[in-house]
Amino acid sequence: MSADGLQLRRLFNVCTVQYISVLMEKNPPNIKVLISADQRLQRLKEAFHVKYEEFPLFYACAPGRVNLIGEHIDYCGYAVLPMAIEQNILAAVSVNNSQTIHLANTDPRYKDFTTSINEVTIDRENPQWYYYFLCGVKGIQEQLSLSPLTGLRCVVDGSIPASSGLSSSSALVCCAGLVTMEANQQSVSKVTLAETCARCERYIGTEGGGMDQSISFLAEEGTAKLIEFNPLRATDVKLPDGAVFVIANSCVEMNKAASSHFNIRVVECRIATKVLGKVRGLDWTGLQKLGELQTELGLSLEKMLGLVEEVLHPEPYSRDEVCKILGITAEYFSTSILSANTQHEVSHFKLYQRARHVYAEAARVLRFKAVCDSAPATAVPELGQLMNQSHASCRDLYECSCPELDQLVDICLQAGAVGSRLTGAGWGGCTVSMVPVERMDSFLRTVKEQYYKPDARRAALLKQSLFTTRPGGGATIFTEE
Ligand code: ADP
Ligand code: NG1
Repeated sequence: MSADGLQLRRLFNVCTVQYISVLMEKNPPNIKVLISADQRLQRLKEAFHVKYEEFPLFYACAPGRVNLIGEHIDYCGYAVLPMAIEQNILAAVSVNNSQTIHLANTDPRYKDFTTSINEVTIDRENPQWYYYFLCGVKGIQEQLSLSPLTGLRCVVDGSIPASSGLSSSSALVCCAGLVTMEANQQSVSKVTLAETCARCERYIGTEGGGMDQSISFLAEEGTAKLIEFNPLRATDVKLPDGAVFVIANSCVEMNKAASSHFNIRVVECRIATKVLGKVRGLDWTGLQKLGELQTELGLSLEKMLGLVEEVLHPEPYSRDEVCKILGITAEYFSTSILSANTQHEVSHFKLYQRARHVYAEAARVLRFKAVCDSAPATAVPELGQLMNQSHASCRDLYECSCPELDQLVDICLQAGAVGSRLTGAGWGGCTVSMVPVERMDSFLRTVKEQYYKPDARRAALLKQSLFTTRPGGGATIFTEE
C-alpha cells in the first residue's frame, strides 16, 4: 500500500520492538525514547493481559507538544512553531470480531468504557476521556469510509499532564486515530492523519486550529517545526545551541472542552474578521479567519495591524453593535457566527485586542523562524525577547493567562531565563522558558524554591511539573519482536 509516495507497512527493527507502519520512513523514531524505556511498555502489556486475558497485537503512541511561539493563531490560519515532547499517549491494542470497542486506562481516574462499533457517538456535553478516543475512531472511520469497523480492545497509558497546555487531548485523539487505522488494516499519510485528527477533535466541542495534531504526526527528533496550514506543511527549525527549553507547570488545570473560554476567543476572531472585511467592502459572509482576510486584502501583517488601529475601537463591542455593523439579525448572529457553547456566555467582544494579538503574534512566529535560520550571535536574547512579547500579548490583549502563570513567568525570568511565556491554550497549564545552558542548574533551583516549595500541592507535583525538553519524534505504531 502506498500514500503520498510513501511505501507503507514495511518492517523496521528498532530496539526490542518492531516499527510496523512506516509513517516515518525517512527518520524512524527511536521507540525507546518514545515510550521512555521498556518498563512502561512492560507494565502496559501486563495491564492489558490482566484486563483482557490476552496479549496486545500492536501498540500506538502519539506525543504531546510544547508550543515555542504562535499562540491562538492556528485557528486564524497562521503558522505556529511547536516541538513534540517526550511525554505521550501510548495504547496497547488487540482486534476481534466482537463488534465492540473496549477501552481501559492505566490511570484509575479514567473509567472503562465499552461501545458497539455501530454507535461511535460523542457527547460534547460530557467530555469524558473515552469521547476523545472516539473522536479519533470516528474521524478515521469517516475519512476512510470504514464500515463495519473492526472490534478492538485497548488499554491507554498517558504521561502528558492533562489540561496543562501540552496537548494531552490531541495526543489521545491522534493515538486513537492511529489505532483505528492499524486495527482496520489501512494506511494513511501523516498529513492526512493530522488533518483528519484536527477535524475530528472538534467533535468534542472545541474549535482548535490543528497545531497539536500536526506536530504530533509530523514531528521529528532533534528539530522544532514551523507548521503552516492550508495546505498543511512542516518545516524544520533548528533551535540555537547554548540554550535549553524548560517546561514549568503552574499546576492550575484548565479543561478546554468543559469551559467556553477557548471558543469565545475563536468567535471573537471570527467576528473581527467579518467586521474588518465588511468595512473594507469585502463579501464578509464566507470569511471566517483573520488570515483569510489578510489574503483577500493582499496586505502585509504590519498593514493589517494598521487596519486594526484604524477600524476597530478598544472598547468591547456589544452584540447589537456587531449586528448593526454587519446588517444582520440577532438570530443570524446566534446561528451563523456563535458556536454551541458561546450562545449565552458572552455579551461583549474585544475585537480590537484579539485582532491585534493575532497579527502581531503571527509576525513574531516568522521572526522567530528567521532568527533561528540565520543564527546570529544574538539569537538567544532575540528569541527570548520574542517569547516575552508573546506572553505580554497573551496576558494583556488575548487575556488567556492567569495570575499563577504570570507569577511563574516572572519567577522564571528572575531565575535566569532569557524568555518565558505561557504555552498552549492558557488560563492555566504550563510555561516554556528559554534558559542559557550555563544558568540551568541555578534556574531550576530558584524556580523550585520560589514557585513550588512554598505550596504543598505544587511541591507534591514538582517531579512531573518542572523539566527540560528537547524536540521529540512523531506518532508511531509498533509491535513486539
Ligand atoms: P490539554 O491541554 O492537555 O489538551 P484538555 O483540557 O484539552 O487539555 O484535555 C484534557 C482531557 O484529555 C482530560 O480531561 C482527559 O479527558 C483527556 N486525557 C488527557 N490525558 C489522558 C490520559 N492519559 N488518559 C485518558 N484521557 C486523557
Ligand atoms: P491546547 O494547549 O492543547 O489546549 C489549544 C488548541 C490549539 C491552539 C492552542 C493555542 C485544540 C485541540 N488545541 O491547545 O489548536 O489553538 O490552544 O495556541 O483545540
